[in-house]
Amino acid sequence: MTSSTTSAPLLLSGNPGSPYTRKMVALLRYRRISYRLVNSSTGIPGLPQAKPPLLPTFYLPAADGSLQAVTDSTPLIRRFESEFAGRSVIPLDPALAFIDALLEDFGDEWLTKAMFHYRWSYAADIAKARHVLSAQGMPMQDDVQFEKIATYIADRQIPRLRYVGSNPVTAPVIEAGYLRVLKVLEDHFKRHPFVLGKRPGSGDFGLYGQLTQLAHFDPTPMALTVQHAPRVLGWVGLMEDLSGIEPNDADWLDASALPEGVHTLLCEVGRLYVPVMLANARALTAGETEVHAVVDGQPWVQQAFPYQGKCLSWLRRDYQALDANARATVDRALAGTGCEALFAAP
Ligand SMILES: N[C@@H](CCC(=O)N[C@@H](CS)C(=O)NCC(=O)O)C(=O)O
Repeated sequence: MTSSTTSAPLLLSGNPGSPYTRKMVALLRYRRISYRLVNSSTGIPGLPQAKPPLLPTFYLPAADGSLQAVTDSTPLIRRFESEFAGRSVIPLDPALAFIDALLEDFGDEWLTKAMFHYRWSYAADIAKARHVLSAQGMPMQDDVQFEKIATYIADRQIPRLRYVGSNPVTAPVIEAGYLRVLKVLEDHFKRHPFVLGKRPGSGDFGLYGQLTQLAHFDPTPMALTVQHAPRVLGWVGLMEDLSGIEPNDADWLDASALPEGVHTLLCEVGRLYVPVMLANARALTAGETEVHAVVDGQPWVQQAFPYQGKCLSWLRRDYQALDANARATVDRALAGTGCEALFAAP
């Protein structure tokens, strides 16, 4: 551990309605990293603003002792791996670690489409979210103020559906995909407590973050989860606080003998996430603002998303960094899933 991080709890701001906040709080609990979470709406006066301002924002000590606003859960998880010892969420085997990172990005970048889509497309979900997020953003409001904030939140979020690619063309693909992912996980959890074995990896936290909302908050996807995937619902509850488990090195699955559930999940990654990530990267390279793809045999259209271009470049960099053995193991695990297209030579 570094001396700067042992002295005080990690400071972060976030909100329970933010899936990435939930991802990171659960990670900190599992890793037994002490933290101090402040409500993002209240904030702490005098702290720097992240650019862009995202939830969660961590305020981490720089070399000169000042606090820096840092966002983005994926690199933060890696940073905390080097700053805090033990209870790692990154598998020891680089091949398994790579698959874990891919699954984390699928949670962060695909499942979030389902989360945003259900929350801000259906009347019952909008009605719940606008009020509960208003209450969580600012406690102790009178009725007038409460409605005002609820309206502000919905008016701000609903137009943002276009950023994640939820629209009448893509809605059936997103919804069918959510159901299939639920069913794959439900079946996998019959035999394994976590996605990659008996201990959670960063991929579990990525999936969990989105599922805190899909399975445990928004009424439409929650009803689907109750009906089709009660084990997934139970798993989300357990993931929230894994401070009590004592993981060991033998708890990870063997990357060269992955069970059917991981293969089937990777097939969903290949079917849903891969075509969108590839089409997005192509659109960005061509300077186009709209992404067109075919996903699961159906048309897909959304705004180009530069951040997801960055996510793909990180995964490609990690793939290139694998040694020949690890890469061969990864290639065997991805063969036939559709994910291999992400790393094929252009
Ligand atoms: N890639 C970021 C995504 C964070 C993110 O998009 N957070 C959402 C809330 S869950 C956000 O702050 N959106 C902008 C806003 O609400 O103003 C991460 O992994 O932390």
